[in-house]
Amino acid sequence: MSYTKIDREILTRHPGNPVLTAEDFQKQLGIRMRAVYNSSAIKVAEGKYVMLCRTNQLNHMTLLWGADSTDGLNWKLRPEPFTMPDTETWHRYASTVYYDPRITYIDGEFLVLIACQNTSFSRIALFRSKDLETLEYVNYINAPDNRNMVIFPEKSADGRYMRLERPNLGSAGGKGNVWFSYSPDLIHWGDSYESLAMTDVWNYGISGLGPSTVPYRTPDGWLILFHAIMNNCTTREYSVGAALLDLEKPWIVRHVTKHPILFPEAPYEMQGLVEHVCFPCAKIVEPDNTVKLYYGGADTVQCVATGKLEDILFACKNW
Ligand code: BMA
Repeated sequence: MSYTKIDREILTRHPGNPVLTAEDFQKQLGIRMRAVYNSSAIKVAEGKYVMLCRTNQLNHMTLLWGADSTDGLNWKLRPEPFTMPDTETWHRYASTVYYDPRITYIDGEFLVLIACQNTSFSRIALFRSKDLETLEYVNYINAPDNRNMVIFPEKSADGRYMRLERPNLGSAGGKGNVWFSYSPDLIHWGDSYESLAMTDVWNYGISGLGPSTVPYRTPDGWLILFHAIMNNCTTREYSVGAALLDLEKPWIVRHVTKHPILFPEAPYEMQGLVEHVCFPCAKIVEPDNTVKLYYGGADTVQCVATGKLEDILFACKNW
């Protein structure tokens, strides 16, 4: 029987992991927090990185907290969290928590997507920002029940925005496959196509998956990293896979890793508020093709893993 011989690590955990924890809030700001994880980071200029952190207060209500860095590894927390909207619709759909931000830079502005949860379902809220110092609330841009959305950093050849998202389907046990859509204005979305499916990733994503990091253009296709879920008797394991999408028709999966490129192994991924979780929300590709992957460990701490772009592409094609 043929099998894939896995003979290399694709990503290496940063030796300083976790790079941000609840204790950092205590040390830097004198504030008691429960957790910081599933945060997104983006490089805004040479030597200037911004992270939008998902934080849990002691009651597990969330705050979105900014942090700044000169190397993408060591983070200084800002003094205050972001001020969130005070509108009726924001409160109606973000009444329990808002979480798992994703940041896209396109056409001179940052687009920030945030999953918002009420007691029944989740939707994605869109914010725009010129500088990631303040966020301007636009609106929710999908119908429930839906989360895990990323917007491409380029428009299509005919000038439309492009996104991937993961509707939650009751028929798929509350999860579902990834879908692709176009939009002329970020508000109206359609011309949709089914993309990466749970069945594409064998056992490690058989219980669900979702697009997790903003697509990155390579000559071989749009590189996406996704989270993949596998339920078993005692755990629900979240790991990280990679795929290459067609450059012309970005819903078509050209290659996908049939094995995860990162899975929970370190103590800070195995133990925490939710055990056995590596949940990515962003990647940064540096000029030398080093990839920094930002992921949450066990829904408790913020971690970084690094690797080479060519190794991730190798895994897409060969694993
Ligand atoms: C998912 C999301 C993530 C979380 C993961 C593991 O459904 O809620 O934010 O990290 O579950 O609990």
